[in-house]
Amino acid sequence: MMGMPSVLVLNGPNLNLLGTREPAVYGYETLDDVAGRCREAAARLGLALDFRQSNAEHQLIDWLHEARTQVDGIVINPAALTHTSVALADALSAIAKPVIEVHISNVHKREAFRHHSFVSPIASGIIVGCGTQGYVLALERMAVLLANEVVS
Ligand code: CA2
Repeated sequence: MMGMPSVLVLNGPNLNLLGTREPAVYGYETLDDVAGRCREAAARLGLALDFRQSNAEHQLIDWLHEARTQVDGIVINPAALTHTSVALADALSAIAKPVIEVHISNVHKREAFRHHSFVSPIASGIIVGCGTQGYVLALERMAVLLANEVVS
């Protein structure tokens, strides 16, 4: 694609509650704060950013279908759908663009049901347990992948 590479940052169910509960696990930042951090990072890295959240699996899937032709890379925190959704994983598999999976918490230190991800086998990279900084790290990695035209 011409111009600045574009990245879609997608957030799954309940991440709109960030900063309102469970600060010991997820920190004090709101999702708006995270969007702001991502906007700053994207500007610094020369990426065009689209930051979205939905509580609806079908909405996330529809956005991923649009992303097949509209964006160059995807950063996704699928939230609980990470551990449950074959449909979301199938939608991600249909995109021939780099995907980076982000989790704010260290899912491997938590309940066993959070240890499995349907998304990880599809991801170019995974950032786990780095707090909301994980989104910035993912964008930094995405900038490198897109500069080198790495697909997966
Ligand atoms: O650590 C992550 O980023 C998770 O993707 C967050 C999900 C969880 O289901 C995954 O296992 C790990 C939960 C997102 C909901 O976040 C909330 C934040 C504050 C208050 C309530 C929920």
